[in-house]
Amino acid sequence: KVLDNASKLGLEKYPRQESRDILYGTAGFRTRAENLPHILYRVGLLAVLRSKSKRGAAIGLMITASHNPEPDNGVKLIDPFGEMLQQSWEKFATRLANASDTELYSVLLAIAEAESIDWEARALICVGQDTRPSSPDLAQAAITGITVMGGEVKDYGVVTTPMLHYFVASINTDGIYAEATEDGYFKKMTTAFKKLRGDKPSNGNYVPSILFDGANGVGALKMKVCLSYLGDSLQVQLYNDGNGKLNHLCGADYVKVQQCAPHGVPRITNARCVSVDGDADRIVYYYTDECDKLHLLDGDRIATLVADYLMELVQKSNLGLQLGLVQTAYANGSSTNYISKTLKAPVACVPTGVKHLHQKALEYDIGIYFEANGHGTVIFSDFATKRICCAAEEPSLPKKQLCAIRTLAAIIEAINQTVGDAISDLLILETVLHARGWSIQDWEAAYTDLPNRQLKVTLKDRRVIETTDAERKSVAPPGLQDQINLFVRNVPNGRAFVRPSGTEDIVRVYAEADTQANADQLALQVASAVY
Ligand code: NG1
Ligand code: ZN
Repeated sequence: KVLDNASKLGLEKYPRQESRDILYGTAGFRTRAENLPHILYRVGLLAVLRSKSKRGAAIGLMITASHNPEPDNGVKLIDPFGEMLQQSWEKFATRLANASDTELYSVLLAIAEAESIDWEARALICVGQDTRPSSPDLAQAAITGITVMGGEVKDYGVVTTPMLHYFVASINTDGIYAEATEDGYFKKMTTAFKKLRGDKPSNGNYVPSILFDGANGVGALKMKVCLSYLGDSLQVQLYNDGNGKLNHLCGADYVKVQQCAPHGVPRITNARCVSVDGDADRIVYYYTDECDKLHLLDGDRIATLVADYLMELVQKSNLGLQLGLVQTAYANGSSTNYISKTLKAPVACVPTGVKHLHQKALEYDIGIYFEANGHGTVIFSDFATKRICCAAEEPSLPKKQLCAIRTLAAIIEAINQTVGDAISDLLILETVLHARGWSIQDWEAAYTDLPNRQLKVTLKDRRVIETTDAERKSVAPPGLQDQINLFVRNVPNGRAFVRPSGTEDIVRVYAEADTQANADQLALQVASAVY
């Protein structure tokens, strides 16, 4: 009966508009906003089934297209512990989204049967949206879908993606997360941050002041809220705070991919600046030098800075914890080298997409994962969390050891372990720089990045490109990898790969080499081999 109502209402209010099929990819469904209303309605239906299949655990439904242009939008589901939707359900999502209006009923029924859905179970869906003009109507479509299926809605309105992940995890678990409200979230993070900072905001070359590029999105809004909790502990000048166009010539993706400073932020020589993306799950640091040259400190830099600091704490705390890092093929070769040769820490490479990084990071007591684009976090296993939190209550331990353990305990409170979180990451990074007494230039001095270039290539069907070895080698079309090998061999420190994007209808090319000119040329050569 419920399914019947749901399919009738769908036909009536949210009939399928697009004839082209859409895929639930690494970031859920993402396309032009005008093609999405029926998708949102259907994802609302699916969310209820997912929640019921998890015996009523809260499920998240986030409406965003992250760093993509303002006319785009998207939706993804969040599983009970704040993680990305389980892979087997991605297939259900794709099937449901692409069903014709008349097939809707039978596809819903098939999913419900395959998962032995208990219709008596309750369903709770937490809904969040970014600041795109199309988001409110899409949220309404999702809420209509949830409601017609008998699900309960908790509408969080405009939130960052990582906030919604946090709220979902917090509702479903007891323990490390704060109350599932904006106040709970900010209070917990900033209290830990202030504890870590102590009463002296300055230290050595570190000055407690940053310029913040909010990409004209929700990150700017929420940073403003965060500031009211931070008090004097950190000065943040907000730019691109919502008056301009979302992600246009600004934000973390623009700075990383275009390798230039965002518009709308004053050029203050050597000042520490950050850029977040449109839904505030990514962050990169940068500064411009005396010659107006941009120095980018991306996700790889963030991972190495945090790893260096945490490794020292792990050693001093003497709890026998294992720390490891996870990267993707986009990690700069210099960073991988630095991790294995200088830090001597284990480092794994996995395919693009946070779910892969997160899963791998779960294998360590303390797993640090960052994509080069600035999306990442630190996760502590249950074992590590228990050891740290118990030991932090042992006043008889030597002072230095106890201090390291308590610092780790505060980091657990300050970090959003569910997913990359620009604001939480910012607080952790500012903590590390403060503890080290470092300027952004001191941070940069750890190693020198290899010059690199990213390009997009449009193909009729991007799926003709198939890869292996964590996307670092192509296996189809035949001959492509041999050609890439030839080009790579011709440049010192050359490395290049190509892979189909999981979020856009394009193929991405990446190249790095000893000089920018060589990296640019290598990228062009590889791009031409793809056509
Ligand atoms: P695709 O489009 O699959 O390259 C992009 C990012 C990913 C990840 C997802 C989700 C790059 C090269 N790729 O994926 O790292 O963040 O978007 O937003 O930055
Ligand atoms: Zn994002």
